[in-house]
Amino acid sequence: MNARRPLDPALIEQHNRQRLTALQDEYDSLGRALGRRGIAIDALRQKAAALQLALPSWGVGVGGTRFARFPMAGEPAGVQEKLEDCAVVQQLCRITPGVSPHLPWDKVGDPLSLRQQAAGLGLHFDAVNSNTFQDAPGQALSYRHGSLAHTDPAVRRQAIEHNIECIRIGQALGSKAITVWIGDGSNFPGQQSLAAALDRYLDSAAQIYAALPGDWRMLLEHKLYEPAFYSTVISDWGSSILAAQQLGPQARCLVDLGHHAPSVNIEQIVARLHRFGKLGGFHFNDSKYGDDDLDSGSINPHQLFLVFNELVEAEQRSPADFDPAYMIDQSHNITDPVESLLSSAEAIAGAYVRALLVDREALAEYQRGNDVMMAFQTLRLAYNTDVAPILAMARRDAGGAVAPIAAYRETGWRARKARERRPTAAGAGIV
Ligand code: PSV
Ligand code: MN
Repeated sequence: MNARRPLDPALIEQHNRQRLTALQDEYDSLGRALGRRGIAIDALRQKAAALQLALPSWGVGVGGTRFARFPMAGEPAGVQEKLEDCAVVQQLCRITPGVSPHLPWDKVGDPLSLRQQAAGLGLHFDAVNSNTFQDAPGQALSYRHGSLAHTDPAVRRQAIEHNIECIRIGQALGSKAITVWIGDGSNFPGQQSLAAALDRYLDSAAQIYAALPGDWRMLLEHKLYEPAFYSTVISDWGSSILAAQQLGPQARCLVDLGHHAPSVNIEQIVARLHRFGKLGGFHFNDSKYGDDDLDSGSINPHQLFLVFNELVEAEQRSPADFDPAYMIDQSHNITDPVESLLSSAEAIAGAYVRALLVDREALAEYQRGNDVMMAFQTLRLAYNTDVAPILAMARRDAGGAVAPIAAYRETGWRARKARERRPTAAGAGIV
């Protein structure tokens, strides 16, 4: 289907024309420098173009904290408008064709017509996210004291059915995975049996797993704390992998970069999960203190690079079982979400391409010989290389913008939408 792009392609072409001479010069210069290191720049350009990230439907709306949300004129209100903004991001950066819906935040209505709308915009649906960490309006039983791990079998059944319903809607949308993150846990020592809560979770999760179509994945997302502050049922990658192993081959672990204790070595977790065939995917974001949901690469770009360094190594080691799902999971509270997503996509792609630059043979040799400094310098050299011209060329080849945020501003998209879209409510809440 020919996609009906939301932005005028002539504007993007004009934007690119003004920048092409400088970009070509920078690209050629980088190409010569990489050539001296035995690296073919055009191969990197192709790999950069092939990267695919999913956008969170909720990420194009303006987020908030538990204190407040400050709405922005022209922000999208419902899922149809959210798809439009996702299509804007995709049109400019060309590596975000997937949209991950969150149910029931997204009022899907007729899934087939929503799927058609997405396809018409050049998008497809990625993993569906269930939500049993809040009560939906009109819901029979409350999740105040948990959902899949609740002590009451009736609440557990309701949560299981919601997840199964998400799978059904996801099938109609063309998704191939469900991501399950629960808020279940406790705020006080003694509040719940840590062992029994996990048993209840495992039993509920097995019932969801049993409803999975054969070609689907169930992605288990762990999180250390919040909304529960003393214990969380699926708190860490250990609980996650044990649950995924017990559930079966279609269950995998999803790593949200903000869901770990400060200073945890996330790249090592990535390597471990892959080693045991359980690396399911990522929620990319960045953080300084906790689950801050800040823009990818804005706080710790080096960690992002180290995560991709493990991913590139994992793919080379065993390409057959390497296909993690990449998604951005951020809350844009004070920026235009489209700009934050463009900036994040660039940071993620940049970390990936830098990781591709690592001379793996040299690194293995230094590691074998215990040459600590040269092993480190091998990573350093890759990390210190500015790969921006490669990303810009890859985007331009695909019809995207050389400088996506500048191009976005030139189109005047948000000001136009501020005139067309109805205002959203203030409220508060994490997303
Ligand atoms: C929880 O903090 C989380 O990371 C899960 O992925 C949720 O579905 C998402 O955030 C919603 O914002
Ligand atoms: Mn997440």
